Amino acid sequence: MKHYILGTVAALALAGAAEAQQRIVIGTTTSATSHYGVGAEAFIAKLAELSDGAFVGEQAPAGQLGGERDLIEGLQIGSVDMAISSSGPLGNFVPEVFALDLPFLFRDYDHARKVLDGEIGQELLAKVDENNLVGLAWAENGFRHVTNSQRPILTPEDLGGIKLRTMENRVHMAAFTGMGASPTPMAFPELFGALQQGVVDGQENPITVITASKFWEVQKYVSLTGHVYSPAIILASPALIDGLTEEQKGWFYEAAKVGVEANRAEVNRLEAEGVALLRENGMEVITDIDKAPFAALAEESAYAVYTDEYGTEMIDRIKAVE
Ligand code: EAX
Repeated sequence: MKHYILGTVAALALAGAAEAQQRIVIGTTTSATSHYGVGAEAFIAKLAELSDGAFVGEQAPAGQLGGERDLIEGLQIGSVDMAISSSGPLGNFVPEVFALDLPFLFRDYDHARKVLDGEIGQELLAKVDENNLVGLAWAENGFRHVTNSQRPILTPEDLGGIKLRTMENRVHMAAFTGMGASPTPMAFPELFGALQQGVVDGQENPITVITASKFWEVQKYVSLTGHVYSPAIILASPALIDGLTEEQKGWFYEAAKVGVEANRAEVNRLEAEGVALLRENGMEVITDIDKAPFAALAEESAYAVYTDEYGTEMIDRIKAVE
């Protein structure tokens, strides 16, 4: 009898706690231990701390909820709570962010982080928020490099005839058409299989993603072209955020900042250690690349995709950030 009562009391207490708790699922396309996974875990821990356990987060990594376009659509309709996504498909929803996808625009990581943490980053987050999404913070994917199964890429001519998977992003596709490759847009969760089966010869991604996805199993060559900086963004569903009190909203923004710090620290680590890891796993890494001819072709073909609509003002402002 005593046991029964105690059991009931415990069960009621648990039920009460469960009721007060809100579960938040964060979708990503990369592995749970990737640079996004590390960011997501830091976010989850900080949110739990700030809310005294009222919000319990968990990851849905590795494309469990679909590709990044699916995640964004899910956020808009409220079937996905949160996501950490590259900017890849975001321009299809918020065309102003194509400004960040222009090839050879950011000089280095410091430049990109300064732009995203400053006025321009805030302005673009506000544009995101105008499109039935909530942009909590800019995070990071990294500078992208070309990998392929055919040959070392040293010049744009070497890209000739390479069937290259790109993100579903018009700016990137135009850049690769200009540089001489045959761009094939594809969602990330299909990519490993497509490389394995030879549906495409190559792809381009930062060292973070190449290592997290073990692309060495299906790609021989990586050329450190650094042709474009790939921002990421911590997104939430308006359905989630609109249901929160102001105090709770503040916790989400604060936790997102902590997530970004952890995510960038992991990008830094992989930038420092990743090339050795790629080599250890049998990839031929081409480090010494003259970027000028790639930049000339990419800029000529890709910038118009953005400037035809929005002009050059934002580009000039980004370049001017020191
Ligand atoms: O955001 O699609 C891509 O190549 C992205 O870089 C990847 O999903 C991580």
